[in-house]
Amino acid sequence: MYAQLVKSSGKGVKSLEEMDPQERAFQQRIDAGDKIEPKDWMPDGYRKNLIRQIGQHAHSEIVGQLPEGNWITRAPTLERKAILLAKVQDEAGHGLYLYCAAETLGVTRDELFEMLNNGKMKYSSIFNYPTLTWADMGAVGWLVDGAAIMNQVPLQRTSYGPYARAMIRICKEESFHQRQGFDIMMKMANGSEAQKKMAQDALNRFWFPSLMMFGPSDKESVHSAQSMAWKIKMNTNDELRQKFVDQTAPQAEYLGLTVPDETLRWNEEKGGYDFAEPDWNEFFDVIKGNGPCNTDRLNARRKAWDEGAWVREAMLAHAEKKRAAKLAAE
Ligand code: FAQ
Repeated sequence: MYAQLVKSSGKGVKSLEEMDPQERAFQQRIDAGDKIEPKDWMPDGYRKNLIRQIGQHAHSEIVGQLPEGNWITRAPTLERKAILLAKVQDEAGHGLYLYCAAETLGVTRDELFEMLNNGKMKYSSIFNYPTLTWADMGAVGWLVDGAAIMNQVPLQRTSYGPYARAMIRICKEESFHQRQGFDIMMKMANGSEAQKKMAQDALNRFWFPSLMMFGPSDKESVHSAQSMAWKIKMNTNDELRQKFVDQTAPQAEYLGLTVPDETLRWNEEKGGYDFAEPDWNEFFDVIKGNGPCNTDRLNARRKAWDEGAWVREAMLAHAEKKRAAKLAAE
């Protein structure tokens, strides 16, 4: 795969012969399946790319709490409320594991938050869409967490040790998230006519944005070739999108719902579904900041940051006091 990418990428992936000895030794460790740990030597580009991907992933988990948090007070039963609360709390935990993994690369959490708040770093496009009905909680769990798992299971084998280990913990919880979403969809799809309509409407709105989660097509992807050579990514965007459609289309059929894509068809020859591409203009517009909820999401994060200032100051003052007391006792 590495040799193939070097040949076909044209996007600056060096061959082993072109690398200096230190880079070559590093690449050979990666090719051999070694894990890279924080104190190991690594190329600047590897460090930078990891900070970008892990940081954006962490931000996605944190911003991703907002669309579901919107429904905690309106969950239809106590049980559903408890489940949704637990799920949203899990996402906060995922963000924290990932920020810790990013910090091992030499960036501080404050710097990461600053880059989220000033728009220099991205978070997943999907969280810029609104959650309009309870059925959207089903669609988010089923499709959004389903897409997240498809992407994250291979990342458990990623080359950077702290990232791979964070992904193992995260994937355990994401499976429960996907199941709870599918369970909501089952109830709605088998409920009253009005409930079934809500479930179909949620699928209609979330289908294409979920396909966009995997990133632009391989032809447009900027980072894939180098990230795959470094095993920061284990699959291309299009490979994962195809796997997601192959897994999800039969689930929609089982629910008695219709995927909003008239071209969706099983292709015996390729052993997978043919399907329509999302509207890539919409995708690029959303990641530029022009999605339906970008402004609300960023305002919510900035407000939380400002309102949490006194907590951060108190924690730092407490840590400083403890440090001074320890020094005085020595
Ligand atoms: N949204 O060159 P590529 C979750 C950007 S799961 C926004 O192909 P790459 C769980 C990309 O950053 C969701 N931006 O990029 C949950 C780059 O721009 P840059 C998060 C996107 O990195 C569920 C440009 O486009 N999962 O949150 C998106 O090789 C429910 C060119 O693209 C992860 O982050 C997008 N969808 O591939 C939480 C997984 N796609 O940075 C709550 C780890 C692309 O140069 C509730 N990340 N861009 O300015 C990855 O696997 C990769 O980063 C990809 C993108 C596959 C997302």
